Amino acid sequence: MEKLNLNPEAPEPGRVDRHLHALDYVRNELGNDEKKFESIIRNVQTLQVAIPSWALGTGGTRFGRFPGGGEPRNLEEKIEDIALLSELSRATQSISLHIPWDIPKDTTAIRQKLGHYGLFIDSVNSNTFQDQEGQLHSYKFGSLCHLDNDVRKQAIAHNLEVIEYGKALGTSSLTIWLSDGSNFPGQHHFRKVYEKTLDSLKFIYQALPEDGSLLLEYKPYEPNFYSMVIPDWGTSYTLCQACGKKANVLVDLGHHLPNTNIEQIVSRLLHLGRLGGFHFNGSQYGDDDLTTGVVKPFQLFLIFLELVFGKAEGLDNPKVAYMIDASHNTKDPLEDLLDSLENIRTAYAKALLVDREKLVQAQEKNDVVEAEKILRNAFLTDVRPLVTEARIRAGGFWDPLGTFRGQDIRKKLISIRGEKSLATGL
Ligand code: LRH
Ligand code: MN
Repeated sequence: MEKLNLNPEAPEPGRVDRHLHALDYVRNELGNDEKKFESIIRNVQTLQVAIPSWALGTGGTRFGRFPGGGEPRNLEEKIEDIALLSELSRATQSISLHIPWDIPKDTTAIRQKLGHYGLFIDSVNSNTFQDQEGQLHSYKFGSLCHLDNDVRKQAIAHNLEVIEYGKALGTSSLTIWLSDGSNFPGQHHFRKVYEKTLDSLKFIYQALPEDGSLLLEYKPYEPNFYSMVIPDWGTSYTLCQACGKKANVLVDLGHHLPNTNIEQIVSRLLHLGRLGGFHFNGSQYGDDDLTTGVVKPFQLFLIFLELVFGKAEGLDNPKVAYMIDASHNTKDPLEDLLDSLENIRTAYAKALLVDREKLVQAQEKNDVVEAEKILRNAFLTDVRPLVTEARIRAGGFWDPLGTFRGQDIRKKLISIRGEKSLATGL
């Protein structure tokens, strides 16, 4: 099966003039600093965000799931959908895989298909938060933290298997999120389950390839609602430190208690040299997995500001992995992912606008009004022309969402895959 072909599209009449006019406005906002103008466009072009293989179908909640039809029925069709997103947006070239939701039947064929579309696997995710058919030991009471040796051994073996799939598919990055935790006081001995988890992680860490990386994700609650073994960045950080320098903290934006200052956590992890990567998504309350930047665009801007300043201060090791982790209950999955890619690049472009010198001067004078104004001006600047220019220069479409709808992509996918096709994943 081949990816659907997109018909090239010329911009509608007057679109180019409007675009050039809008670019002039931004150039003017930058005091006609051509060097800065061009560097922002180049940086936005290089920002590539991985697409989660588990978010190409319609997600659901325990209350219901409303599939929209034409969902990818296997890994091959998921790769085709991501190739479509890449062709439209030029903002993604890679896929995060989840095992066993996306076990490749023929790794060579999958690598060829990825190569054919210029895509690659950026990380493989293990899954010890669900019991698989025929599994010997249940993860009901945990996996890597389990007090029963056999359960831990089974969970460790699964992660080693996932590392092998990664190697066969060309990635040496393993992402671990543990649902391990407790629902009631007294259920867990907090230190014991931490120690068991650390022991297990060390086994897995030893199995990583020489150039391997372990991304350790934290989450304050769900599916356990009294305690999680890895509830916050600090716990993930101490476990990573104890494992070794290949282990770094994965920040899922939805994995924070309300009103958490996530940009400060990002700044701290950059400072400590342990920021491994992101799972981008949007949330109003908890792990809502909504479109990135749709609810709190200013927070996303502040997070990218920490990344831009960190880089400017030489804090760019380890290389940060940018990935989306979302679930689409009411939006078309591909339209939602296009929105997230656009919002992520928009937040990055606004952060690149900020005059760091001016801000540092205001900070050193404790001129809090001036400091805040510098950020507000950048955030309120319409950078969409820069994001469009970055996409067009890379051969992307003028209006990815408009093209997706205008060329009836979803209808065509439904005609090929059917109304009832369901993708594996959340
Ligand atoms: C857990 C999580 C984790 C994935 C899963 C799909 O909430 O964010 O990253 O494994 O979602
Ligand atoms: Mn996540």
